[in-house]
Amino acid sequence: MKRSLLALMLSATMGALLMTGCGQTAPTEAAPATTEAPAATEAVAEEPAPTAEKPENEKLVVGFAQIGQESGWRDGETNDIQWYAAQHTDTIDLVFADAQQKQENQIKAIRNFIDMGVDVIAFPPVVETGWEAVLTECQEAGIPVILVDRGVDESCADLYATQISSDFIWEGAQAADMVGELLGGSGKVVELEGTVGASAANERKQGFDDELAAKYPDIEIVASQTGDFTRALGKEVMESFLKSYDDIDAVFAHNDDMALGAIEAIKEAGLKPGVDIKVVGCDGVKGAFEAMVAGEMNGTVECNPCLAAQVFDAAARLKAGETLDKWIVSNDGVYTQEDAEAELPNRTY
Ligand code: GYE
Repeated sequence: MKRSLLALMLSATMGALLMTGCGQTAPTEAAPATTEAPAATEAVAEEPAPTAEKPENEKLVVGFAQIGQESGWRDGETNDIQWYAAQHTDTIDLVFADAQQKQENQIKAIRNFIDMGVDVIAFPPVVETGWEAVLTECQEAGIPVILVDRGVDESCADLYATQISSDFIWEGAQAADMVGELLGGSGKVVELEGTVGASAANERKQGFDDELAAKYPDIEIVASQTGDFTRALGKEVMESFLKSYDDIDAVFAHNDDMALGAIEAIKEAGLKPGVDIKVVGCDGVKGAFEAMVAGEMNGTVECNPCLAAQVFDAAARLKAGETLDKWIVSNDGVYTQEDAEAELPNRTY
């Protein structure tokens, strides 16, 4: 039982050989295909949470408890983490779990990693709150934790080693400046928020709302509601906004997937996205660049998901006992329709 679980979890690394990471090309030699289901789901779905043994080697063993598959951005990050580990199997063992959007599954996966005695645990906290107990368990077990791409609330500040992520407040403010310019300083805006309680949603909202209020007093946010970072919900919420308000000038979506959903809703309502209603998103996924080239989206604030090299480097340093900066901030760009065509071929996620 124990061994089969471990085998199943490690098989995720094998599967990753078939995909590519950010900016990298696929290995030329085809890797042996695996027919096993991804570790993730099965590893966290079992009840009670099973334990497994730490592989007996000197490799860097990292447990990664992924949130799920809500967006193109998230898939890009997963591919990058798995691809990188697959390229470094001589030095890295990745134990990957997919929590299917549930905090309780992330917590279960983290407890499994503690039982296995992994060297380092990395995860993007789906929401900011509710991590004290499990992070304290990590600390008591002497396993350093890397927060990847999202943060936790202040009460847990001493319970993790470092956070590798973008500056969401900056991203929100950049989006506000784009909307402000697109609208010439006045108009009505709707906002599609990310997952309720996620730092990426809370802080993008804070950055966007504060910047608009400070610099564009004649722009009004008439409605703001969660679309859970998914394209389907982004579309659904935009449909209801369009029914409630007939004078929307722009939509800011906390990620590009929701922006792409909103574009569909705007078209179905007989309006021209990018023209009648300006559309600004966050992430910088390929689909957003295609929409910008098509004139249906006006801008996106990049959020880099290509964090694998930094995550594994940080993990190696932590294993070696080093202390790292508490926040390792990504360098992100801002893109508009003007840059879209030239930049599209460079997008890797
Ligand atoms: O923007 C969104 C994803 O946490 C930064 O999560 C990440 C966000 C990203 O689902 O698309």
